[in-house]
Amino acid sequence: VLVTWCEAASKFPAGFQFGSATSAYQVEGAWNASDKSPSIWDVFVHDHPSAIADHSNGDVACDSYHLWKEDIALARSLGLNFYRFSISWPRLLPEGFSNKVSKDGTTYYNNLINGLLSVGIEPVVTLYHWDLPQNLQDLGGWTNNEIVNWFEEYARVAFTLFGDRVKTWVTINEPSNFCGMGYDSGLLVSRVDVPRIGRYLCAKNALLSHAKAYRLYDKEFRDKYKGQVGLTNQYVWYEPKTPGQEQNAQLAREFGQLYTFPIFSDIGGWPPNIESIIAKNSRAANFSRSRLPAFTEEEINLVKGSADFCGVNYYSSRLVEEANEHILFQPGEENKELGLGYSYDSTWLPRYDWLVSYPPGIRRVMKSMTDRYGNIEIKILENGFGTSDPALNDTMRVQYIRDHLEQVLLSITEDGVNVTAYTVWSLIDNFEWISGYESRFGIVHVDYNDPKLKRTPRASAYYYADVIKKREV
Ligand code: GBH
Repeated sequence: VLVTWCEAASKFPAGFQFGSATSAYQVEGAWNASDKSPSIWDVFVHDHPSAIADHSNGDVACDSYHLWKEDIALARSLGLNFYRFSISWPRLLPEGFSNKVSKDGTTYYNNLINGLLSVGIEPVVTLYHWDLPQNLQDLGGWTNNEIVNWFEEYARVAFTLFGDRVKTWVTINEPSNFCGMGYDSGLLVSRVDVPRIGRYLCAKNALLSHAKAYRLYDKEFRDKYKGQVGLTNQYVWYEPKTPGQEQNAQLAREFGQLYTFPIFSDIGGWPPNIESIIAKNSRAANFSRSRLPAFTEEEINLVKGSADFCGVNYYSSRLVEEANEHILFQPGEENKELGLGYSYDSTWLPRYDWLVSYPPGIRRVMKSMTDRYGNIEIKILENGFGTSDPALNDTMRVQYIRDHLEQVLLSITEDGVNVTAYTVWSLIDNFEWISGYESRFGIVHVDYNDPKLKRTPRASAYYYADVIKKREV
């Protein structure tokens, strides 16, 4: 009996899904094919090549726009249950608005979706993975609250065209990152640099846009298509640096719930203590109102409950202590708003740049949200390891994935967390934003010197395929 129980506990439950992911700008290339219009990333990398580590861009990337059959073949050879990719908004809607739907854009995504389904792989589709049509950015992008309507219309087109076959929709990828780095620090596109204002306008509009798309699906598509709609965010787990810093770690985690609490809490709206801290900081700086725009009662109710699952992108953890000038500075408003400093433990390995491996963090993130919001369905939509080492024998990546899968299994067996999916970022090496092609996340290697951009599975791909087959770590 004991043996059976141990075996059962080391296996992922039936129904648990394994996948891998990419995003449009990072892999597609074909930046100006057919009637596609430029996204903010196209414009950014062309205007500021030196902002990218290797001065590269996504003009060609992995050329998945043409090589999608190869990507599907790879996904199939690994036995993936699902493949998460994103739609390029300006490829589908060249004018940004729903007035004009691209025929070639539609064909491309139909090919990809149908190709995946024909080999038994479920498409998991993200609507927004950071490549906004430039013309919408010219109108203020995510800081203009009209984007709520623009996004709803875009979602309507996507649901209408692909909803019969796509059953899992991710509205928005990591608003914490593109709002923070895009509209606040000027580090990522849109290069908007309005510290401590832009990110919060974006935050509210991103939540409202997500919620509008969710309600639209509910109203017009759910009955016939019976799919799921959610949002995914990056969660960093914060541990106190010393026992005395528990409260500060708690505060950092709470800031990380900015996009989660409004959707999953009973009361809705911004996390109350974060809302009051930002209000207080705003008053202290002589603003007449909080830099964090308030929700109306109607908006609170629109957002509250607007997700069928909670998407979790988890990579790394940090140690937290009260800020002082000697503390390692992590980009992010958290520091300035909360007065906290971040570091990591030297034993957290493997480590590459910002990505420090702390596997228990993924379990704690999920447990803390389950404790707080109840038995919500969690899908891990990104987890993976990047390094500049292109080697095929990627032992560090194997270790990273194994260590994290182990914790995911413990979340299920020990914590009773309702986690139903795990996704490796990424299926193939790709354009890693400001790190260009220097930082490789693929379980499959891409040879950028080969005009055919040859894809070769790494040791981690074989390892992951084996996990999927045996359904155990
Ligand atoms: C995710 O972002 C993204 O969804 C995905 O597109 C990306 O390829 C993947 O993870 C790997 O990064 O200024 O030091 O923070 C995760 C968060 C945001 C972390 C951008 C790295 C830039 C470097 N990433 N950030 S830093």
